[in-house]
Amino acid sequence: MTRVLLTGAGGNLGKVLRASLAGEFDMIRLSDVADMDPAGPREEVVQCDLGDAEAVLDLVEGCDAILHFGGMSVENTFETILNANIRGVYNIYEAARKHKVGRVVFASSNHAIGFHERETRLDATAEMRPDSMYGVSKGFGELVARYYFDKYGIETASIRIGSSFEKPRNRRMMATWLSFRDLSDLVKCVLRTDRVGYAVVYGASDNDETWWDNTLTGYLGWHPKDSSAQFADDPVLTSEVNDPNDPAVKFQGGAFASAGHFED
Ligand code: 15L
Repeated sequence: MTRVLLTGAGGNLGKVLRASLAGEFDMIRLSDVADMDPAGPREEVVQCDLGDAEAVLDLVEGCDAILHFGGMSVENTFETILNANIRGVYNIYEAARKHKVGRVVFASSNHAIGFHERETRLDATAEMRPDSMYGVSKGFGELVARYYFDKYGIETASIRIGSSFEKPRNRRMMATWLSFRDLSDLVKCVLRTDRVGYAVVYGASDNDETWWDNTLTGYLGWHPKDSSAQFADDPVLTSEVNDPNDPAVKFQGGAFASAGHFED
């Protein structure tokens, strides 16, 4: 894996990966629709709208692997989701097929399964139960990835990312938190392993409270090193009072599950 494309490089997790992957490859091409910092050594910076098929075709040319972290990362209007996440993921896989890219890391989300209750332990075979149109778009992306593996052999690890922030922002994130270090390690494992096939991985650190089971993708060799337990005494978390019947508490997707439809 010597030439890698990172989409969404201007976003929160894109910036984390840009920093942690610096110097790992012969070249990393960084793309986003938004402005990015100028290219450093062995970096290329290309501004690109993922909904623009021709631009994405050019973007992917010459890359061995794609880290697809671009697109809308929360709920939005259908038009926005359609362009960034639905057309975007299709354009990425079509370009991967045409340019013979072998491997993709797809930044999916826990919101593809957010309507499962918190008492339910999920593994890679769990039924998709999206909690938002954003979650639907991530489920669509996973299916596109599955299809392009079955038909064209393009390997993908779809990472159902929990909550990847500096630290948990609420009680729910004690279960869903993914440290930046664990995220970066996971991406590196996927790029380095001999064979990925089609994999669904839950992106959470080694938290005490957990709803997800990665046993089926143990062959990737990823062992999260961090745990949200270190934040258990944070007053922001200890002062939170929750009603167990509140949909935001009942379902894994939290506020995404309890929120109404984005557009009236
Ligand atoms: C996501 O998919 C979002 O991108 C992020 O902003 C968080 O809301 C996260 O899920 C979460 O579930 O905490």
